[in-house]
Amino acid sequence: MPPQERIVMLVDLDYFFAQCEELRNPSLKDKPVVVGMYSGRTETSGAVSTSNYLARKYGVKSGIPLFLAQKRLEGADAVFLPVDYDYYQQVSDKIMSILREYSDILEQAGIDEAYLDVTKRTRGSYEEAELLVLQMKAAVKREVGVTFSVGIAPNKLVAKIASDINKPDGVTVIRSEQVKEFLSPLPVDSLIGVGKKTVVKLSEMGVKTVSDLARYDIQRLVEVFGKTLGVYFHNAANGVDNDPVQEAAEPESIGRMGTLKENSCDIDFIMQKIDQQIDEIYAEFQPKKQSYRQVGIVAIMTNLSAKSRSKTLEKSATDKETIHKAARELFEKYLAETKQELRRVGVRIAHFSNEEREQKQLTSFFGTTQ
Ligand code: DCP
Ligand code: CA
Ligand code: CA
Repeated sequence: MPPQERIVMLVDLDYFFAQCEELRNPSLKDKPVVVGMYSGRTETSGAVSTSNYLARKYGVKSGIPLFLAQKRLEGADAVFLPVDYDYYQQVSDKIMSILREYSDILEQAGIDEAYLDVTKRTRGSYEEAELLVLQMKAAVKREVGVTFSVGIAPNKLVAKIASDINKPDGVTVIRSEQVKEFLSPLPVDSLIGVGKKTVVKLSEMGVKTVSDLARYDIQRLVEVFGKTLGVYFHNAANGVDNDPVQEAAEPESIGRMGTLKENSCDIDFIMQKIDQQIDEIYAEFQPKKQSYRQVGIVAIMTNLSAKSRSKTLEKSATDKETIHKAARELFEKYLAETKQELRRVGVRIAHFSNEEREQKQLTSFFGTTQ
């Protein structure tokens, strides 16, 4: 018996970081908005994280240098803002929890995208799936105020490519009988895992489009790229992808709490306690061979009210010093705001990922040909 046809969606939030900035400051909406990752070397060194669609009309897009973006937007009344991950993460979390209510299974695939398996609740009907998307869009618009684009297809591979077709605020449906026709004319690098080097190699073999690749002798692909990759390319080009949508494991964190020897608002005294806790946290964390992305603190006042603060790092980290620095920064800011003595304090790290391991897996899968 053939496996049941699935209905899989990829939801991708539109111009995400820039849309978040418009959300908290609606007056930005009719201006070009650029969100930049400022490296700090000079005032304009760094790269564009993303930009709104107005700025994209001037040729400003993710990855280009900030000075170039400035040049292209000269005289256009553009607004440049630094990335604020914590805020984008909060917006993202809220949206993901809404989307989860509309799916059988949700697999988050980044800060601004998620795969949804909706086979059961739509009883395998694409019409139902489209209606579901309208409901999702309305709910997210109403409760958060953000738009997104969706690809609906029989698998993740096709849903992801489809989500890029109608942007912003679009929906693209590719039913299984349309998959071949949809993929055929696309360039081979539309397929996940086909990087620059592969494109060159395939081009030398006379393979430019997905349909060229789909028709290419699989034995020959295996000879050139090895078994795993050769078979993967063949299947992908034919729109075959059986990768299930899987809920990620519960996000973990490692933390410690403790009482100060005496109530205090002295940062150095507080950090003595925190550094002991960081030593313990790090001893527990290090053997996992993972990286962390978030550092949080907890402060309990003398009246026993508790407050927590957290910081999402620009890049995942694996070292102890980064925990110390982030925790110190959070406490300094907190103490400056509240000017109250603390009784108990705590620190934690979270948002773990197996970066090293994942990278290795990807390298062994795609790496030699990229
Ligand atoms: N991002 C980044 N640097 C990049 C690419 C992306 O910092 N080179 C960040 C900013 C984006 C977010 O990731 O807002 C999501 O990336 P997408 O590729 O989904 O792009 P956008 O959401 O910005 O735009 P689109 O509307 O095309 O999806
Ligand atoms: Ca996006
Ligand atoms: Ca995305």
